Amino acid sequence: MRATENTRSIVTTCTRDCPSCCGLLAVVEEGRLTAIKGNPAHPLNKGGCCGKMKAYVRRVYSPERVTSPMLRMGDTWRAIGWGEALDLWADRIKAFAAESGPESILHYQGYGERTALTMLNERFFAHLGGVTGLAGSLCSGTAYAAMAQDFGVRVSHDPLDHLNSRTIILWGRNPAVTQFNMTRILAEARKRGADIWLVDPAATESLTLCSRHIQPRPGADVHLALGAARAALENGWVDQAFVSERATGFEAFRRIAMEATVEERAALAGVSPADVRALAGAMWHAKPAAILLGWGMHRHVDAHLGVRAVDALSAMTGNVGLPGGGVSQGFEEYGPYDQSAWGFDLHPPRRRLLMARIGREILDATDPPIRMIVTSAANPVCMAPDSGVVAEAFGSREFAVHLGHFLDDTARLADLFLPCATYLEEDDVVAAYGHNYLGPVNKAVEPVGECRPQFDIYQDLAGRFPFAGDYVRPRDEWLRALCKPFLDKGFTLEELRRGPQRDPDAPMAPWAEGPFATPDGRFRFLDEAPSRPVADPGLPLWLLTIGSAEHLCSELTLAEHAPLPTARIHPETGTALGLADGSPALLHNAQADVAVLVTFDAAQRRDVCLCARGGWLAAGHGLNRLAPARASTLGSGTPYYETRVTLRPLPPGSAQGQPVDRGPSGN
Ligand SMILES: Nc1nc2c(c(=O)[nH]1)N[C@H]1C(S)=C(S)[C@@H](COP(=O)(O)OP(=O)(O)OC[C@H]3O[C@@H](n4cnc5c(=O)[nH]c(N)nc54)[C@H](O)[C@@H]3O)O[C@H]1N2
Ligand SMILES: Nc1nc2c(c(=O)[nH]1)N[C@H]1C(S)=C(S)[C@@H](COP(=O)(O)OP(=O)(O)OC[C@H]3O[C@@H](n4cnc5c(=O)[nH]c(N)nc54)[C@H](O)[C@@H]3O)O[C@H]1N2
Ligand SMILES: [Mo]
Repeated sequence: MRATENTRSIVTTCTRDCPSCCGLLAVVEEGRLTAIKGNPAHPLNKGGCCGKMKAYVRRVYSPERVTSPMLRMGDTWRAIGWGEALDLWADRIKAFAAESGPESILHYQGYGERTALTMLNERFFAHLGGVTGLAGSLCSGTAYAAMAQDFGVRVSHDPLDHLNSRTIILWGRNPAVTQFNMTRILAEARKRGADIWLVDPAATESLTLCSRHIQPRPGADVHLALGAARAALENGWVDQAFVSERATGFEAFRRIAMEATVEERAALAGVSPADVRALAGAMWHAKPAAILLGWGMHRHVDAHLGVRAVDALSAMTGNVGLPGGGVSQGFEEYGPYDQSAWGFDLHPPRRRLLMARIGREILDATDPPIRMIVTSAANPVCMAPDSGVVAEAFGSREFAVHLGHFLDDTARLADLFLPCATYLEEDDVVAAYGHNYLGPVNKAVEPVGECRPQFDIYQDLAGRFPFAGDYVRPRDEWLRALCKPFLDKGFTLEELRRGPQRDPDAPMAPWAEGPFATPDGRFRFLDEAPSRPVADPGLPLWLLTIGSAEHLCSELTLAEHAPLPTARIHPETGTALGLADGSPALLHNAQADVAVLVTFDAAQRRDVCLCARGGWLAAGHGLNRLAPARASTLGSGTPYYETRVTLRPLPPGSAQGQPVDRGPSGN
């Protein structure tokens, strides 16, 4: 379309739950968003962006978007004004806090928007005296805790440092789907001669970026890494200087690695001994070797052992501290800000409920019981494990408030729906969990309908409370206060508005010199031997519910759902279970039954069933009905990928689009 005086391009940044956190240009014509493109000035995504981003224009203007506050009236909703909505909410907060104490309120802030200003949501509740909060993580946690044991703190290599690598190993990570900017970097690294490997039980889209695939049994990374360590030990591929001068515990690690042969480890990991030896060879002969840990492998109960064994393999082969080497995972998305803004020092420590078991934790909470839940940028009824119990918990409170965009599974159980602006309709700044840039969030268009930024909603709500004097301040004043640690490095807020800025203190390659952040300043080798896999519960398949290229977590609309979720399995597995390619089937375990459409894929392991995460219960998907609610051993992560299932044939036509077991949320 021809650019006119009324066509503008606004520099902004994606705030969605994705490590790429791309710099964007929002194209606005006659006051309406018409396109979203990558910002060519962003050094990582360099003018490109993912397909989901281009489609986001549709999401902003979707007819399914909720565009006015709504109050539940029995089985229906009534549109109400903001004044009435906030008065009602404030009254209920005051009543519950007075009657049962502030801990009778659960504040459940999700991962959908993690900007600077969203920190103030927590501060609002801090002013009430501190409410019930969350502990652990649905997303990561395990790798963070494991890497803290080895390095003292998790610090990743700058993504552009991977251009120095000769080998790059994508370990439980699927950037072709989950991180647009990494695909650009990997393509460039490959052009410069790097060899890229995938270590993943699933055959994913990222294979197109790679020259080699090691396909271990889910949860068995520790055996693969220990097998490679053993092969390295047998060949003398050990960086003696690092091991003796910068590390502690190598002897104990060596003994653990020597407990089983390469062949035994390969069998435990479900791979060939040749794969194990090749991995060791690459780590030594094709240095620097960068390991890029994803979020996938740590959704297992003992994932910390896998992560620590990978750290140890990298360290013993002399890759830690090397430009182009190291083990990288996430970045601190709240790192650039003044974290005292959360207001945790305004109140005594308060109860926290474990996210991995959130349904049961809410139902079992007493003294006081949870009477109100406030969810924002989250869809736990769909995304937390054991949906049946989560739905029961969220649907049975006295008052549930939801700040969001669409009538998803969690919103459907709310009493009050507060429609929020998208990041294209508000001003803010955002840091990434996949790189070192802070990016501007500049309003491109006015919010649709009566939607409002969360910042404005909480500012107005706080005006109804005695602490308004601290809380109610102009947006830029808050942004300057929140970003002070970053601005003190030599930036102005105006500069931040103009484009992405890299944290000048973030290392390109961490641990190149100096002490580690551990108590003795030395890298710590894995000191815990893994147990042998326990007998499985009789169900033949691991259910891996991974990121879909089509959508981000549960950011779908009802109309966008396929009638049934697709379940990808090896043809021999399908035949043995009496299934045909393209046939409907029931995914079954002791917890639930979910109807799916079977697709045969000979590239998958025989013991894996691959599905996309995020489909709603309301659309009959809701695969988290099958996931057990338990926490990982270390780091309070959520081991979704320990879910075991089988598949049972269904007569054709019997399950088209029909939720099989909708549980208490089926309204
Ligand atoms: N398009 C799209 N992009 C996304 C998301 C999305 O849903 N859609 N989600 C966003 C979010 S919330 C996150 S946290 C990131 C996640 O980003 P990634 O970690 O890259 O992606 P995941 O799909 O979560 O999992 C990565 C891989 O881990 C593998 N895996 C599972 N178990 C194991 C194991 O035991 N060992 C090994 N080695 N691998 C294993 C899975 O098969 C999967 O391919 O992506 C973000 N980006
Ligand atoms: N089976 C299975 N389940 C999983 C996973 C898995 O691998 N398998 N992965 C887990 C992972 S990695 C994660 S991170 C969690 C995610 O769990 P959640 O964070 O609970 O779920 P999301 O689907 O990301 O929901 C984010 C919501 O935020 C909304 N949102 C986006 N921007 C804004 C905004 O600006 N303001 C407001 N108010 N709302 C906004 C979106 O529309 C969306 O509804 O799910 C976990 N669940
Ligand atoms: Mo995540």
